[in-house]
Amino acid sequence: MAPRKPKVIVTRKLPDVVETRMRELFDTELNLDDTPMDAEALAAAMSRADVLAPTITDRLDAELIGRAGPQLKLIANFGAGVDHIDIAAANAHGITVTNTPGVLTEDTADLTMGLILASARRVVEGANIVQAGDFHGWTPTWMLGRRLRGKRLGIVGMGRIGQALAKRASAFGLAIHYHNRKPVSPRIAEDLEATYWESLDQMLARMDVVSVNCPHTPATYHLLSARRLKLIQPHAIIVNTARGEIIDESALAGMLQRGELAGAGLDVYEHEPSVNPKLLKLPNVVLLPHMSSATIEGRLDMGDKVIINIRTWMDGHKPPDRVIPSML
Ligand code: 8YV
Repeated sequence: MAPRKPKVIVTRKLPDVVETRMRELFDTELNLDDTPMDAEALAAAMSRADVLAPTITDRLDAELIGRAGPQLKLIANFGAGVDHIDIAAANAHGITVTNTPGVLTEDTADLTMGLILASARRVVEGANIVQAGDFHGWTPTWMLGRRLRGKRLGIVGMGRIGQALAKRASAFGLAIHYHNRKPVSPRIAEDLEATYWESLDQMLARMDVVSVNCPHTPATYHLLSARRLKLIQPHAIIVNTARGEIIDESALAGMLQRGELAGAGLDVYEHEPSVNPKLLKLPNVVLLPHMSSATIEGRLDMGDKVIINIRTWMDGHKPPDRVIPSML
């Protein structure tokens, strides 16, 4: 007799090929109309599933995890960031958590570079002028942005995405500086010609562009606090494609409004999907709807990772992308 297939509940609509493959391999329940699940729907899913495949839009806190049925053994997250899941609570309940690292790196770094360019060179502002029919001819002093070549980029968090951004930014002539819990290996630092700053405060005070690329953890919540934001020079721009919670969004909005910072490119927000209303009115910001990893190829790769993690677990092995609390 064939072994029983695990019951896998997927919380959001995934690409068709991923869903088809999951249906072939597992006893899969899909969310075809893509309605986000509320806490009760998630609790119901966790009382029946052997494996839950959630996304960033599902808040799996300790209370909810405490209500999971004893059969739930794996949370196979569709996404790299896991700040919406209480990993320690899951592990305490004997639930393994996996994510999809690596496959979003290049796409996220591309869009981060895009936001740096768009903010420094006023790309969205210019495009809006043309689309509104307000382009009445070239003038020598109009729509001036800031040159990137020769400026200093400070990367906060030099993991995979930070390093991929550093490669791109070097090609644009930016000097690479970074703050991280510890320095990268000498070989990587040499390749990237990157300068390590142990003190985030000191780095921030000297940069022309600041990019946030670290995960959101209790230690990085409001890492860019009102106090730290004030250290950044007024001509600088700040870009965030990591998590909104890492920056004090209200303090940032106030500073941008008062001209104490030149601009910002944001893909993520502190209270997503809400965006601070002050930001919405500013001309010197580029605001994107959490789309830095949104490519067709990336989503398929993420689906593959979710499937590999579930299959490995199903075969009785440790899934490759286990999230270990001490690594966060
Ligand atoms: C994903 C992300 O789109 O993977 C992450 O951590 O922030 C996003 O880019 C999202 O998580 C999908 O669940």
